[in-house]
Amino acid sequence: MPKLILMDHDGAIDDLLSQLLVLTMPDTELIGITVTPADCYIEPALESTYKLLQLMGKESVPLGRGDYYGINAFPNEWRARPEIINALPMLINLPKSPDPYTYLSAPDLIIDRLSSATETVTILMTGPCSNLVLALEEVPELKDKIKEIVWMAGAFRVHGNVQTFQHDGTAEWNVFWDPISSQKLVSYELPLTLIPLDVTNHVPVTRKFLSTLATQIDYKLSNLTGQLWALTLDTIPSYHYTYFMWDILATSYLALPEKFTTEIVKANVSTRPPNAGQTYLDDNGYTVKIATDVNPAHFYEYILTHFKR
Ligand code: AGV
Ligand code: CA
Repeated sequence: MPKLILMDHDGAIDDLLSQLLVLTMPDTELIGITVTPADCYIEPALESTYKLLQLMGKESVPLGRGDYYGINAFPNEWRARPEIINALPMLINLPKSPDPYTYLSAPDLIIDRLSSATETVTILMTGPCSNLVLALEEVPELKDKIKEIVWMAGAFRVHGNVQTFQHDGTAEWNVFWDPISSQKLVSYELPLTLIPLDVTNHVPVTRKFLSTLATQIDYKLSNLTGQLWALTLDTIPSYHYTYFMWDILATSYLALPEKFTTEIVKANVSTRPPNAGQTYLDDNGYTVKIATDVNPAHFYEYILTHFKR
């Protein structure tokens, strides 16, 4: 039996790269994708999502439209990127995607996919967790259908990546977008594995990686992913603008869990300024698994080999 995966992403470049990674993993069946309007605008992001499905001959995977908007919006320059993606040479001429307003809402799709699954499901989240929390609040017994949740989120023993007003910089963006839902998710004590900045900080998108990827562009996916990654290097490389392999690393955890160092901790999430969205260790908190380290060479090699197709 293939491993069943339900993915929720938020339309950023590494979210779409993660979708490609999941779509090409062996022994894995993607049973649905929901999109959160966080690091994207929803319509172009659903279009990119659908186009990548078409490219891989998987347009039968159902999509769900996130209609819930979190508490702390992402910067608009980041959200606008999927428009560029839809114009890339390998995507621009693909058949038009369906009207996004014909899709089920994201929580409804999550409910549908979990209820009809015959095995337990692994949920991969590469954006905020609001859609999942909305679904579980509506049908709490669906928690039993979840095998594991893998979520790119949080920052425990390192600085966060949120830099804005009324904030002390301790939070990671996916948690900060909706601190209330994040706190709820952690409090459920489901089998939850976080891939936080503590580990993603080890894997920036480097020119060396892109240069190696470029030597294999005769492979369709090396060509397309090379173009997508190139779009992430549009800013001056200071920490706050360095693009990391955030979501790709979380996604590769599905295939390479043994390459990660993990730790079971007690933790909680702040829901108020000045540290709203901070994930912090707390003896009186809730049990979660966090990844703390990975071998970067193994990871980059896995990605380079994987996209030779
Ligand atoms: O905090 C990391 C999350 C990941 O899910 N996102 C980007 C990844 O998709 C937010 C984010 C932090 N810094 C960013 C982000 C940046 N410089 N550009 C775009 N998004
Ligand atoms: Ca993301």
